[in-house]
Amino acid sequence: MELLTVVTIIMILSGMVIGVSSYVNRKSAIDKARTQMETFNMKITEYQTDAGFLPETTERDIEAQSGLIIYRMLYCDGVGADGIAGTADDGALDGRPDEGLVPYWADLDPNTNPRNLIDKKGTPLPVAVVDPWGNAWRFRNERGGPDQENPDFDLWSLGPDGKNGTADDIRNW
Ligand SMILES: [Ca+2]
Ligand SMILES: [Ca+2]
Ligand SMILES: [Ca+2]
Repeated sequence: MELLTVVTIIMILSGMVIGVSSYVNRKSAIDKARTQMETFNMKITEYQTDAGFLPETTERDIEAQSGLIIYRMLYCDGVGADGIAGTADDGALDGRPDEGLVPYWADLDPNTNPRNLIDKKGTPLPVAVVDPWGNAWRFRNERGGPDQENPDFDLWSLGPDGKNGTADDIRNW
């Protein structure tokens, strides 16, 4: 009987340890996502100042393209000599900044990927910038359309649940 009590207590305690460590992991991932968001926010604003505008997105782009749009802007890959994504001179998306350009955030280097910000999804080329849960960061610029929250751009992570539009989303508004 005593042994059973001891075993029960050990089980309860180890359960608590697991609970606490998963709470700590979750909290540290959320903190990391917030820091990433602040950095992206700042770098996208720098890009906007230099380029004079930001890429526009449609509702469909947001899910399928956001992570790549952010990568192209901030790593200057596939934007051409003018440094602006979506113009006629756009260069090759090849995992390297286009000719003569200095990336806004060097940590987005898809070849070394020092902060695990890049997902290649099994391809040789970068596909998306991702949050700590591996989901693409979302970017919205609909020129002040009804879904847009900020006057310039919206940026958000789907948060720990990986679902869009839920309470745990990490947003710049
Ligand atoms: Ca261009
Ligand atoms: Ca390039
Ligand atoms: Ca969510």
